[in-house]
Amino acid sequence: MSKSSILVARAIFPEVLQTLSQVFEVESNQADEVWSAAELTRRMQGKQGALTTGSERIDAALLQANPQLKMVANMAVGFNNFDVPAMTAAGVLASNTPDVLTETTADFGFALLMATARRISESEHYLRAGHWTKWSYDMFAGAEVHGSKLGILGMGRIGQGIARRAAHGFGMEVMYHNRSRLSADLEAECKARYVSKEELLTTADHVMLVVPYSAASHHTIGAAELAMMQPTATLVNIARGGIVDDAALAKALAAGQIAAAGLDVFEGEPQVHPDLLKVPNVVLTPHIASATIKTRKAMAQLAADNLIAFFSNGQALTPLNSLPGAAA
Ligand code: 8YV
Repeated sequence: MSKSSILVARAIFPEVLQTLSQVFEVESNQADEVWSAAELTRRMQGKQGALTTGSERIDAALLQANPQLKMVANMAVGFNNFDVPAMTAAGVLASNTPDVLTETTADFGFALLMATARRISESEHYLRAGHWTKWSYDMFAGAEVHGSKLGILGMGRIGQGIARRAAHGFGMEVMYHNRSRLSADLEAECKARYVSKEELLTTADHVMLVVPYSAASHHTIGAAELAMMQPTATLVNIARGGIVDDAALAKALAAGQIAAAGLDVFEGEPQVHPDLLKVPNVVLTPHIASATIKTRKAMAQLAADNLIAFFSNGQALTPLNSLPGAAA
């Protein structure tokens, strides 16, 4: 039987590419070129499958131009780059990479919270710039983390991982808001109390965003929500760009409406709102919450395994949609 053809749209670990090459005819992008939508659509020609990252958009136009496409495996847990209803309508299976990045991403959320509350980036820039000539009692005094109130918006697997770290490791009082409430057992395990979004925003010392992006969650945090937060509060976004109105956040930070923010994701990334670059009280990282070699390998491997499973038996390991009578 002839091999199916797949496109690996971004550079990935050579050993994962090697595994895929044993099963498929592979066109890869190991040079990691940034392709336009038109170029991605063109490269998809003749491919039955594809491995993408969060940067490649699979939408109705690409699907229409590629009726031969059967499956796309995203190397990310978030899948707002996929138009899943359009994929289902076109008979294209979609998969993502849940679980393998949960703890690593929760670690990073906590690291960003610590860096933000304790002003680590801001003070390092000060030191590197040669401004440190003497110690003073209130120099870079930040916000307490241990024993403080953490509000988590979005209580999926990563949110729960952050709650466990906060409650068990740092004795924090954890509140959360989510579309659906956790079971009593999970709430007890995470030591997390379900509250309204309003209570969370008005009372938390630190707000952590872990909600998936969709049209409904666009600008979950905008000017109105920032105005509800305490002037001493911090905000951390490890979810997706677009969950926060970055322009409104830059204004709130400059005005001292909230104390500080930590951002790993941005509207229109890799572009960053220029006003965010001007304010000192924000820690900025380039979408690296899942970036450890072990986790990124596990993500790439799971995306590859999804393709292999689908093309060998018609079933992906971690599918996002189901197709009537699907078989490769
Ligand atoms: C990815 C992420 O690294 O999994 C996700 O949803 O945001 C990150 O872990 C990024 O999306 C690249 O695919």
